[in-house]
Amino acid sequence: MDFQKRSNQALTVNPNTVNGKSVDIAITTHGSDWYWAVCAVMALATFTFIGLAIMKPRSHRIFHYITAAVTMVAAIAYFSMGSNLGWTPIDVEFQRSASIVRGINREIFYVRYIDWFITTPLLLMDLLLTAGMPWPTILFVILVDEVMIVTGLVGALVRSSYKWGYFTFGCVALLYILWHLVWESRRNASLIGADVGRAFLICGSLTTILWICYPIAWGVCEGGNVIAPDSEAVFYGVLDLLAKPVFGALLIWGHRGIDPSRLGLRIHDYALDDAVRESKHGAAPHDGVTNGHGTNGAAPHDDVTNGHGTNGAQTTV
Ligand code: RET
Repeated sequence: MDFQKRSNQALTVNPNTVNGKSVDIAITTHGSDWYWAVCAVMALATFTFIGLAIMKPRSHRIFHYITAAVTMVAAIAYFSMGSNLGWTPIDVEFQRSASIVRGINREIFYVRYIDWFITTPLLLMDLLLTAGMPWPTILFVILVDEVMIVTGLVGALVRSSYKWGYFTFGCVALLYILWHLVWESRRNASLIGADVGRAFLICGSLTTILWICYPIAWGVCEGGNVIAPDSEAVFYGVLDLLAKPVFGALLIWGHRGIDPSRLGLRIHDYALDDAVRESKHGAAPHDGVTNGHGTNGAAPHDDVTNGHGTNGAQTTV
């Protein structure tokens, strides 16, 4: 087979012109190759997380599914960027003389923000559900997170210095989220138990360190036009690999001995419900003590509740 045909053709098929406007500062084939490599890792991680999920009972898969959804969306975003798609040319605020960042406009990958808009709330759900936070708190932290991502996107699309206004809003939102992670949620997680506290501490600390790096990347890429789009690909790519597949693997590992019911998650699987199965087969001898699936064995329960739910020691959502 012709070697030339097998090389990366993305920039030839999808060139640096959109809607009749071309871009000066854009990725090269190296950047595209890197995006493809990250896409492959995200896809592999997705299949791995789904594979690990199906080895668990359905009522114990929530963190596998959330994490697999994160890497699945990321794989598609990286497919777009590897294909040199999902971007628009934006005039730079700072015109630089270095050849790799010289020009009037820069390739801004808006698809990155679509990815983050979907995946960062899922990552926060992973963490805040682990910490057993009440659902109104989770909802509000996610809302603040959406503000952070949207202000980052709008700032990246603005050509004037006003982009830094949006950036500032985003940073304030990030501070609120991080305060939650390092203080409120961490404290809640350790109240549930040492194992939950440890799982949260590892994943929450990793998230805190990584998330602080994103605005730095934004500052030198979309904001300040300091580093080239290929370097931008590596900067965001390494962060995303750590924040999604590595984070996900640690989180799923941390949850290996934790029953979701201990986190206040009431997850019921009717297929495993003794009362349902027995009534389907005619006889219904039901002693009121069974149906304890989903519990850690310590939950007080009566004849009607099926026992999944609390162990008396944690908050419920
Ligand atoms: C922006 C710019 C505006 C200010 C701030 C930002 C932070 C972004 C973060 C993104 C996290 C993304 C993750 C992706 C997962 O793969 C939007 C860059 C503060 C924290 C974790």
